[in-house]
Amino acid sequence: MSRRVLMGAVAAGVTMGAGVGEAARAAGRTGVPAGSDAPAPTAPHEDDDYDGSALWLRYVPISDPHLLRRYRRQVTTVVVENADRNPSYRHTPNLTMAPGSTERLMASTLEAAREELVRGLSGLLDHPVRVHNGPGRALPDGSVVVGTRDSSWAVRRFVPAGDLEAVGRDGFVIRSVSQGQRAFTIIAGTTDIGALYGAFAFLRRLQTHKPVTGLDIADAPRVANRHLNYWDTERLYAGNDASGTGGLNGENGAIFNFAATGASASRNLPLILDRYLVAARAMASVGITGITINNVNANNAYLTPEYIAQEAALADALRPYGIRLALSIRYAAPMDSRFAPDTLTEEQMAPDHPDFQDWWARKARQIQESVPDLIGFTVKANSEGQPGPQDFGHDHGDGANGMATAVAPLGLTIYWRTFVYNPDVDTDRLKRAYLEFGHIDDEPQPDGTKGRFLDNVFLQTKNGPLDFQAREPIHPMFGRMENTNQALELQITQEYTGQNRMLCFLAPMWEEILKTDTYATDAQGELLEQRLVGHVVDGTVQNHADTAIVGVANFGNADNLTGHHFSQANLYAFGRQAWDWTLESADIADDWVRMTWGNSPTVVEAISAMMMGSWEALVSYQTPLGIGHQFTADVHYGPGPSESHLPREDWNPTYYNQADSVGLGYDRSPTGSDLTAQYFPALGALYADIDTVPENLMMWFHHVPWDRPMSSGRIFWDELVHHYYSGVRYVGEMRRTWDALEPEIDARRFAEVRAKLELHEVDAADWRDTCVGYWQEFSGREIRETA
Ligand code: GCW
Repeated sequence: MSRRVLMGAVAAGVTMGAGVGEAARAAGRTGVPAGSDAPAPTAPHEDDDYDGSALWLRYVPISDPHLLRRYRRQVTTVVVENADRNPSYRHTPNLTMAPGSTERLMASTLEAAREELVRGLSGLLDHPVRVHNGPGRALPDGSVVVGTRDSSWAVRRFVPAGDLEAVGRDGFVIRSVSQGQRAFTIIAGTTDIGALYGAFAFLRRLQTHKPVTGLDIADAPRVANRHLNYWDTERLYAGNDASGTGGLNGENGAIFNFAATGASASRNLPLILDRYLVAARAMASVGITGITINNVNANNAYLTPEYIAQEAALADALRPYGIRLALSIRYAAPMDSRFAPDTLTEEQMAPDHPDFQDWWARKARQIQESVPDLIGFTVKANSEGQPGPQDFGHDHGDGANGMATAVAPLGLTIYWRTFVYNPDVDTDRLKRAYLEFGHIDDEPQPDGTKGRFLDNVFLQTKNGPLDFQAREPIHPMFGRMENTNQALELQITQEYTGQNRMLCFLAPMWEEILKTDTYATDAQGELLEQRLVGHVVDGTVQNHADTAIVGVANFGNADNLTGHHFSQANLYAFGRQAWDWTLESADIADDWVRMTWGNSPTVVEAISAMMMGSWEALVSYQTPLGIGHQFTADVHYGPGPSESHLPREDWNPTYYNQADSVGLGYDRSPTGSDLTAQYFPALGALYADIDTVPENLMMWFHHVPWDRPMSSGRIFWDELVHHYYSGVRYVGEMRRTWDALEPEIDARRFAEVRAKLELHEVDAADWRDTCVGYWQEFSGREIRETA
């Protein structure tokens, strides 16, 4: 694959068409009329009814006959000794799969590793692989050994302890070894989980047609806690819905059934459904370590014995894959009468009150009795109607610490969200979180240290200061909370990025965020050497005790589990970037395409190129050049730039666009709200000056005059219009590229993506026309660009 094509698609920005056009021409090399609206006639594929339900773990036979022969010689036997030695804890007696399931519950992590290799290799090599549980010292030629130094003599023999220490708890080593005429592969972890991750990494090599000999790989995650948050009742774009994503058994909504009714009533937990295990395998394949299973707008039902029993069953099923559960809690749960007589009065709700802390310690213990490896609690407090410590006269520091003190002896962690925006704090919504949290981080403590938040607290902060918009500047808190553990929260589910209708690959956005320079300084004001957002998140800059990255996930019960087939890529990419934020999104796209759509160069090149420019295109036709939130209320899908009727001023698009006859955008420079002062000085200065702010963030910080000259040579108005038009054109090119791929793609998935791209193009044009039409009322200028 040519990197040049991909980078062309990204770097071109407003002239994105180039990348996809080239890919379409690549498709044309196979005789497909690229760029033609009329799909070529196609031969049927064996798997024309495939629904996408295996995600990227489909393991179809290697299509290249030479490679298949080579792999079959090199990989013959899966060897996992002592797979039953560390059985995974199971709380639920008779944990069972739903009738008719095809997945199987695993008893241990090494069993999961073995079964994945057997499934994967048998599928990829298109014949059954041999399995040995303990072949003694005579490893057959082509053995793939998986284990730890505890479980496996071969690991002990070939992987020194020091090599495993170097990759830590979750890392792994993959090593090719020869002995006389025989050659084999050793996949080793310090822990069983590390070994499982290594098994997935090895499978990925075959899935992406990479060599499986001559290997000497050592890989370890940069961030310790790699979590999903799952908003079980909101922003679900992957359940059954009117746009026809399909769905399992007539169910509706969330991936995990806790209180499902109707057709799903008989399929509630503790029954385990296939999709939970597919999700678990997919999460483990990219190294996800935990999932907060319920919405941050939390329902206290999750703290009741009935739900705890269900949580225990889910935890049992996921545990062999290294996935632990956390719960979102409602801060005022102790006042809920459903827990009577164990409830607290307002006075007892003070976060430092022993009764408050006892209540949470008791509740946590009760859950831990059934879910011993519970991670802890995620808390949305004093935000969007959720209660919090401020309701009881205390600040976020007191609230978070009150809970953290209660659960610290149980080894639990509090993920305290910073998504707060009390209008009394400042007129600019984007400034409010830092104003509420920053001073707590700076506060001198009696023991001479700084910062009030306890060590078992993470402040969980969205990437930008507003709310998961398609492009935001980084949140000013990254790097500025030197004394507090910080978790970065990204949104995988595409609330503001096209939901399950638009093809938008988010890895380039996350890469941009993670690689943004914070310009962090040390106590003397000297620029630190390593100071990208990724360095803050992985703890290298400020020596935080613990590190975490969180993605609000997009699982649902559509047949393909994410609604849009291409939304699977976002889940995949999040996991890979959470493991190693230095990866390049183009490489992640390449891997995912190969694992999901096949290794044909035409397919890989064309789809990767589509994906790599898709986010920039969406930004262009939705919110170009840093214009903030312009969505219709609540739905967060279509355009509503003129909306100004919402009860909160800062929910209205007009609050963000500030459109007038002078120009467009919100002045957050020192002459405006001065958000720029919240950043480290060098970054603040860059943003504060309209001549140095990156153009793609310009309207986040400046009210830009319609006739301002831009770097392209166009005036701002023309540049703006150009973005809207080129963004929509890119979607058209994606649709044509996809059409040209018809001969290469199985029928059902082809048709489903095609249908989505048609909608996508119409909806993108709606964004363009609505916004450009509205801005024109203020600019009074001509629209010179045509579709
Ligand atoms: O983006 C907004 C969403 C809410 C969400 C909130 C949050 C779960 O519209 O649905 O609440 O963010 O992050 O708390």
